[in-house]
Amino acid sequence: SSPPLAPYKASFLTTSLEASILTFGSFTLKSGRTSPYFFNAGSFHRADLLRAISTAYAQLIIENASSPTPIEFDILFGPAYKGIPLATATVDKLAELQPEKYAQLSYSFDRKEAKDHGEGGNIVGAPLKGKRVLIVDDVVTAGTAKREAIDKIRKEGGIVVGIIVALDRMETLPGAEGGRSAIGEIRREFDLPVLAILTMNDIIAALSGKEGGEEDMKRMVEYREKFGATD
Ligand code: OMP
Repeated sequence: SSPPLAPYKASFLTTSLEASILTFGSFTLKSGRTSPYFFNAGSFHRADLLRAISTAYAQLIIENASSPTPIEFDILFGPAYKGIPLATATVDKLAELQPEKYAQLSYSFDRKEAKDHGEGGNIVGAPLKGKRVLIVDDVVTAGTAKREAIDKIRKEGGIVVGIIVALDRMETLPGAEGGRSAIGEIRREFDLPVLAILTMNDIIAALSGKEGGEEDMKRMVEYREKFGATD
């Protein structure tokens, strides 16, 4: 069995369930897979929920800062659109929790379409050139969205130093050999740390202790047997 979740992770999971951000049923994913659960980060639009998710990202960053391999960064980057409020709120939360370290932290994000007038450019917020950039995003399934963000940041001269997400679904890359995970592929290919507040395994573990959660858990375990990564 897995070790108990850190209190900030458990609290984030409880909030996600209570607010129906994490839901169970039948959902078609971007990859085409039919999933028994879905995590909708777009639903953190209420002030208390936005604070819950920015607090959890900030705690993940603070926890990592005292690890043997801390990620050093200058800018939090939130890929458009869903990443934008996440990165912005997390910068604010970090400055509130650790002002001595993060009072002058910056955020930035990309435009979906390049602007050809005014200040122009593809980036809004802090310029990326020569800066260490930590990507903040919602969910990793196949990792396609993260690859696009890495490319964009590098084109602007930024140095991508890591990725943090709310949920690692721990799925195999569609078409990948040997059950390798999407996150594992990004780690290897780009040599980048990828951190998640929660994983699919955390959700399954939480359901096993929840009254009435047996059916959802059974379907998630079946899904994990089919699409779960081995690394
Ligand atoms: P990848 O680019 O394949 O990693 O897909 C991640 C994206 O899928 C997220 O940014 C979401 O738009 C969406 N998604 C969720 O938001 N929640 C989920 O639980 C699953 C997905 C998904 O479609 O895989």
